[in-house]
Amino acid sequence: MGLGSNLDNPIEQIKKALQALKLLPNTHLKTQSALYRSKPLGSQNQPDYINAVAMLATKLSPLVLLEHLQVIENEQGRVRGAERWGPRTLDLDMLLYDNLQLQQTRLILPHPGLYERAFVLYPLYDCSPDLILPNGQAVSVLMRGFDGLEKVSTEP
Ligand code: A4P
Ligand code: MG
Repeated sequence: MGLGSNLDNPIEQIKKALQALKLLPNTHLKTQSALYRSKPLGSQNQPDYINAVAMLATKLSPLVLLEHLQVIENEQGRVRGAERWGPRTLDLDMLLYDNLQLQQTRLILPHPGLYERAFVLYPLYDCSPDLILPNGQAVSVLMRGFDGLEKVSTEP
């Protein structure tokens, strides 16, 4: 699961979303990454993003899980604006679901940005350093193609 926020105290938004993921039915939060700060992809006229990745074990189907993620986004004040890649209080993206590959309107797996976003690959590596992606590439190799990311201190 990829978590992202750049509005209304992003660090707190991500922490709160991690707590919400822990409470999902038939789901267990296995690992969570550090939090990372990065420049926005898309319009630069918006605040920096905080991103993290969490790995879940779940009995929920992909589409049911997606519905739950959208409820959490809405509960944390997500407003869907017209602007693509515009600012948001919380974005929950399903990055992977086992090795499933799906091309549906509502759900594309793996997430199309997975292979080309440092703010996804670095935290994913935290969670699973040996992970091989469905296209056969290792996360550890793929991430070397990107500059490092700033880790955020989450101590109070
Ligand atoms: N959808 C399809 N596949 C998935 C999936 N694997 N996970 C559909 C989640 N949703 C998926 O999503 C639009 C629709 O995509 C959903 O209704 C769902 O059915 P959305 O969250 O409403 O829209 P969005 O997030 O604005 O669109 P998009 O294109 O998914 O944006 P991204 O890829 O999430 O990018 N810069 C930094 N530094 N860090 C960021 O986290 N995030 C974005 C948003 C832009 N720039 C960023 C960051
Ligand atoms: Mg999204």
